Amino acid sequence: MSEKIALVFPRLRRESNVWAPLPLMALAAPLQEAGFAVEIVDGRVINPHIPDILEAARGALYIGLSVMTGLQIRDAVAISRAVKRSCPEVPVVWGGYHASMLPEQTLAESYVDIVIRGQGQIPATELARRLAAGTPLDGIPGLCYKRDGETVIADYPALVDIDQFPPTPYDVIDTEKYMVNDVATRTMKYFSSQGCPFGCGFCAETSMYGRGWKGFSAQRVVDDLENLVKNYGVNGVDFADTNFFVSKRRVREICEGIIERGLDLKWAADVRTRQFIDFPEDLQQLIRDAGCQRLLLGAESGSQEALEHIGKQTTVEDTLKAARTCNRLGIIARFTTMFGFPGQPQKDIEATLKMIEGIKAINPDFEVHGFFFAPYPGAPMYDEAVRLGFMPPPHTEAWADFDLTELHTPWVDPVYKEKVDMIIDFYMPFASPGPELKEKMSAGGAKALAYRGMHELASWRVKKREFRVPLEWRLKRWRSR
Ligand code: B12
Ligand code: SF4
Repeated sequence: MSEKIALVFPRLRRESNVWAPLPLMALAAPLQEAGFAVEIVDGRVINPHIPDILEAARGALYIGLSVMTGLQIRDAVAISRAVKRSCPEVPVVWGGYHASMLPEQTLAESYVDIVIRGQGQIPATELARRLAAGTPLDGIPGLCYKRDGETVIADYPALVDIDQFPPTPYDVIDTEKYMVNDVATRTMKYFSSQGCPFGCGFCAETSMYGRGWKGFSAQRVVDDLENLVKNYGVNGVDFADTNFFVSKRRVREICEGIIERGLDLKWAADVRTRQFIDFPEDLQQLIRDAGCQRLLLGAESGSQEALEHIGKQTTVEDTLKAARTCNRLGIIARFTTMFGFPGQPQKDIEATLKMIEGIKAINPDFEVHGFFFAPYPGAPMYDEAVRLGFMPPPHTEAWADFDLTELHTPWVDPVYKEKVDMIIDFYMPFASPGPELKEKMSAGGAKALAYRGMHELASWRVKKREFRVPLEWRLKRWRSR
């Protein structure tokens, strides 16, 4: 029997609409090719999950956990401790963004033996080979570990061409558990590239992949999509790439391939505003014709000063132009914004509100989501945040409470946060309702009447910038508590 590797995706916050554990599937491809058996246990889709994880760990060469900064850490710690108690002989390996950024702090914990930084396919496979052969672990790219009481920290491995790996195996998971009703009724997550050549100040991508970018060939992407459609009944794909659109030629070939093969597929992806508006019109149209339903665009801020500060290399006008382009093409645009960058956060609220009004005037169905700047380890602005008084959590588990919906930066006070939550997440969506709210408003009955009343009130408040005595907001908060 071939030797086994157990790979685990720890739980997140909500376990509805669970996306396929792509990081682990990416690792499974070269591991299987090298002759190892791979068992993936996804803590999000089984309950209780620890017994299954321990069962998978027993007899494994190692157990690998994929860990993002934030709540996932809480479960990752619980799993790792349980493995250490039940199978102390099995090395516990952490990979993914969190451990990659903070290998020393992660390895200081007794429940983690090894950290693999950055792109994991090659080091994870080499680690399996060495453990199987019983040879020393030194020199594996990106592999950090404990040796004779010392911690050995390796640099990030160079980002390698991902076309060299076998196709991402979808048969290592129960795909039915990961069909999400999103852009289509059976939407599956899929990645076609890794890395991003940009270096936005709040984003850890720069450290992880050193501003490199590697993508599958267009031919391979279309083959993969065809496999998902024909063999798994997929009718929607959400691209997990941080930057799907880096190569114009590849995008064109993928879109042409989808059309030529007659794949009945709707899809969504992330794009930079400037990138998209700079595409020639025929390419923009081709993207739409090939099934693109929705684009996620990082607008980040309506303040040009803030955009400069975070090194976004775009303008507010780019955002509005991207909204107009999506509207012309019939693509739903979903924008993300961030508040509380160092500088003048108070002024940024008004500027971003104005930008959102501009977006909503183009198409009220376009969504705008608001987050708060959180200095993620590895992000270019992390050091600036520390200089300005941000106190990084002192140990691994403390990072579990770190995310984009809460305040972590001392230069922003809770009153500011409340104001943003109130305006951007409550009044603004009521003032410019999206399709879901519109449906609620047009249904009969007392509830619909209340929604319509809220819409009128919110429209007035936003137009007049009159947010004093926000009784409706307080009522909503009281009810949600
Ligand atoms: C899909 C996704 C999600 C999904 C969950 C993931 C899933 N598969 O179900 C959802 C929507 C739930 C999610 C949530 C969040 N996400 Co998210 N997400 C992504 C996204 C878009 C794709 C992940 C993916 O599948 N990539 C494809 C795979 C192949 O690449 P990979 O994940 O990098 O994996 C490689 C390496 O990391 C490494 N590796 C990974 N795991 C392991 C494990 C082992 C053992 C080893 C050896 C190696 C290894 O090897 C892999 C192959 O090369 C990424 C961006 C991106 N493109 O990666 C952001 C990203 C991972 N998310 C991010 C963030 C910030 C969040 C949120 C905090 C956002 C929020 N609004 O709150 C939450 C956090 C949730 C939490 N911690 O509780 C950041 C991570 C930053 C960080 N320091 O952790 C990213 C990088 C986006 C970004 N550029 O800022 N996310
Ligand atoms: S925010 Fe997006 S464009 Fe900017 S560096 Fe991160 S992945 Fe790249």
